Amino acid sequence: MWTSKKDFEDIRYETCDDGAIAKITINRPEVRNAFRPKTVKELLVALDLAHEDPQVGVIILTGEGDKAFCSGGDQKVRGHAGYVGEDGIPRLNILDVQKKLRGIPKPVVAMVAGYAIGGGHVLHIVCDLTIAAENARFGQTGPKVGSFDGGLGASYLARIVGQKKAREIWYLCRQYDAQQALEMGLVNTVVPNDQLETETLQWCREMLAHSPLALRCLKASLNADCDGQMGLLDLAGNATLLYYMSEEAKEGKNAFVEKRQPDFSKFPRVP
Ligand code: 1HA
Repeated sequence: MWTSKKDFEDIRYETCDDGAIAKITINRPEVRNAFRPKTVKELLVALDLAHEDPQVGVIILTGEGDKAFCSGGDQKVRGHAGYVGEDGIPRLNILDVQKKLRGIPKPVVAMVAGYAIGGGHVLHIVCDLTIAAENARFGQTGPKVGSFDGGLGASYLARIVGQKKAREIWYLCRQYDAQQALEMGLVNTVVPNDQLETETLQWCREMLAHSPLALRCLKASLNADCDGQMGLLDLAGNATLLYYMSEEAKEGKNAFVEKRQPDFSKFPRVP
């Protein structure tokens, strides 16, 4: 059912439904799908592919196997100032993936079996929706392993579960099962493990039946509430996109190209 669209080392990038659904799978099950700099670079390439491909309407982010969605940064390659890749340079480049997941103008669904922990937990937080298997377990570990994500991992988490719960999650570093996650609004639904992909695809197909521009504008609108001027940038970008498609905007461009004065008189000033 899935067709591989590009070969990677640490991830898989596949599509189904005639290319309408893209699935990005972190493929490092031996370390509970922890990410290293190479994984992150590949995730950015795959997200760009899904972004640029006009066939793709919805993106699934998941982890290989049923033990983990993602266990965060690979602690075995953590160096002095971040996670160290083949070039020897320490990086915290997963933050670029967080930005991309949030900014990409298509819904992203986290499909979570097993652990979504630490930086892996933040990845599901920034996805638009989360479908959890019954064995999913959620939590932050930062204060235990000498890290913290004070960006979206803190502030956006608090928007989802509230300030008290977000502080509990970060200060105590407990793990929460799928049912507890559902109760605190951290996930959208919980399904038996063997139905995880079927249910996720069902949610994707329901979204694919709807207006892509409406979904795109809604994502930008919901982001803008939290994202300040960068959120307004995306929201306003969509307004410009829609305006470019109008006869009124085309009159301005055509007049310039034809070296004449624009005539906007035929366009109504609607109340
Ligand atoms: O906070 C940030 C950032 C903040 C700002 C900017 C950028 C950031 C980037 C990253 C992060 C972080 O992600 S910090 C948090 C890092 N992650 C963790 O602290 C989770 C560590 N792992 C665990 O707590 C557990 O492994 C587990 C709950 C996910 C699974 O437990 P389980 O099922 O008992 O398996 P376990 O035996 O622990 O692990 C299986 C194998 O996977 C082990 O390897 P082995 O001993 O067989 O050689 C284990 O070492 C490895 N593994 C698991 N997680 C990681 C890992 N290896 C490296 N890094 C991991 N994160």
